[in-house]
Amino acid sequence: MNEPIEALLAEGRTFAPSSAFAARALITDAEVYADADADWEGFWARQALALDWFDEWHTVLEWNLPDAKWFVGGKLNVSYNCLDRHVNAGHGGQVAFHWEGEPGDERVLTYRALLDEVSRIANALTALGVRKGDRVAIYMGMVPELPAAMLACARIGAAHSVIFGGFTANSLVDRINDARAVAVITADGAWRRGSIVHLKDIVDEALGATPTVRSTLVLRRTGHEIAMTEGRDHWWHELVAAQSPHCPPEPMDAEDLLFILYTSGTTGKPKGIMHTTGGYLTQVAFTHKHVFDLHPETDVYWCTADCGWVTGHSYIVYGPLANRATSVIYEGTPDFPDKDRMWRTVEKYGVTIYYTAPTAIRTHMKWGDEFPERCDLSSLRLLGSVGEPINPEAWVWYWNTIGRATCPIVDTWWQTETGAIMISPLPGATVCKPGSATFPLPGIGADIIDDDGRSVAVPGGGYLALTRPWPSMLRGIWGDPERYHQTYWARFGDKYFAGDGAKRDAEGYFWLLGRVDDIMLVSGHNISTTEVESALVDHPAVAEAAVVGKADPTTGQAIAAFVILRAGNDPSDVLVGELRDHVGRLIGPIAKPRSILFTEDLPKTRSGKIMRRLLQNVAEDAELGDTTTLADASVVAGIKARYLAQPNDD
Ligand code: 6R9
Repeated sequence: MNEPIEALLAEGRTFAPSSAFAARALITDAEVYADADADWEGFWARQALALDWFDEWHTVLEWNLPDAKWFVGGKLNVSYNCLDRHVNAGHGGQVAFHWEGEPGDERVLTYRALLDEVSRIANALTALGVRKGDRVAIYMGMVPELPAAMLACARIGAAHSVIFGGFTANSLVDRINDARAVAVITADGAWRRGSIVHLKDIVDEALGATPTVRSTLVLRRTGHEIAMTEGRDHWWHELVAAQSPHCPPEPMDAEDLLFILYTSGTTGKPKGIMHTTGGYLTQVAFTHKHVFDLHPETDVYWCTADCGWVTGHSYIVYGPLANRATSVIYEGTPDFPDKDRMWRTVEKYGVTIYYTAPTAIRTHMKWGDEFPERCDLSSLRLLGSVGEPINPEAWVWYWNTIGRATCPIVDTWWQTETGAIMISPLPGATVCKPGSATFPLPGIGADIIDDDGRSVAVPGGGYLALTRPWPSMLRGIWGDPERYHQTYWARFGDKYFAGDGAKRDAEGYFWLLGRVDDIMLVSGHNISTTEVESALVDHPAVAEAAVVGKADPTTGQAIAAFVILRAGNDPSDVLVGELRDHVGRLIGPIAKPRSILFTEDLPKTRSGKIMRRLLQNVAEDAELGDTTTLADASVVAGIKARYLAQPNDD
């Protein structure tokens, strides 16, 4: 059934939605773009009406650049929109979450059960003295109590700050103190690749340096022995279980703070990105419904992110629940107990919509086709990608091996700061090209501009900018309005600078080229790391690649490549030559990497983004600098040792 890879990767090859997909799709008519453009504020106001408001807004948008207020005067509660209204409409018995623990334990939470649990947690927080406007830190593994804790905060009007369960005590201290959090919700531990992550011990270490925290709420998950501090620490199974399952939702102003989420970035102090209530929920609900073409009666949706990242906030918790989705949540790693865990889980729950990251897709490519081929993936009807540019080779592998050439792929570009998806196909209406996120969604204004902020003619490349406010935009950086202005609005005055490079092809498709800090300058040519990496991964032996520009006295920068091979291929000098020629053929001789190092692993942040800065330091034999945001700090030391042991190729 599947076409050969070469045909799928052929220049100019496009992928239109199949007639079977389009026949059921929520949006099939591209007119929606023009309709939205004609009156984009009116368009968003119509989307906001899909939510339940206690009081309707009087003004759709107040825009005093860079400060936006959406749905001014409106009152609503996010947890009410995600839970009560579905239960009240008779859907209390529908499954909200199929949860799968890493050791193999399972739980099913219906909307009714989730509402009861959220209400109890909300009452427990109130009993601990948490009040509307307070901040609560959440530091847990991927258990259903994590989304429930987020919703409980939203129910009483406290803002949450979810801190990824892989961060250290130091990172916790910084984030808790910056937000002045009054309570921490955590667990004894979390399961990860068969071992326990000792969450509570890490919290104990952090709380010595966090004067604002008065209490903790501790879930028993792993069941090992932990220390509990009298008066400060409270067991979930005692305090939450004792509460009433009724808790009236607090009516919140549309612009009240819903959460703070810290983005690590590659340098500098983490930024506390602020999101508010009405605009955020409007856009996450709209995008979740239409980008994933959600049919709540029949779909089983699975976003494999962690709730510690914005993808988990918007597309595990708020978007899906606002739309009454039935979702899968999985606690652990994709290779436990074996490398088919994700596909077994798709088969087990009949997952229809699967949303993951390119780094995960490339990891599955590297492991080989035997793992997905063991499993029945025929329930899948739509695939999604987020987090990085997806190179065409990975796109085509996803299409063929996971989607069996029948599932549209939505490549969704957005950021912690944008809150919700901004550039993406609409799967029933958009003709896709592998590697392109296609077009800005209806209502969104995006452009590609040059150094002077002028729109770049099509086809052409430059900086990605957002040209209009959007409902789920960040409302600033917690405690640092000046940094907010400087980081996003100072460079081009009236446009939001996303920090990404992008180009548009002759048909106006957007191609994301990675962070602009990742553009290399080789002999006066701008070459994006994404393009060279994509050319390397296009070679059948390559699973994943990272390239950096290394300072070079003659060419300005020289390209250093780090390559992970697919199972069954061995490093050799012949292969190095082949890969260099391959890149030369696809992009041009100027883009041939000067050096290629084969490696087993790449330094990545915990959300899976390659830290090119560290590889650049390796290539330039410089100090490595801050490695605290790395998922596995030993990786970079290993690469450095091997890089320095290479024969000198200059
Ligand atoms: C949602 C998320 C944001 C940065 C963003 C860009 C990169 C995300 C992408 C993509 C190309 C996509 N990015 N999605 N690049 N195509 N579909 O990842 O948020 O962690 O804040 O990262 O990720 O560089 O600027 P966040």
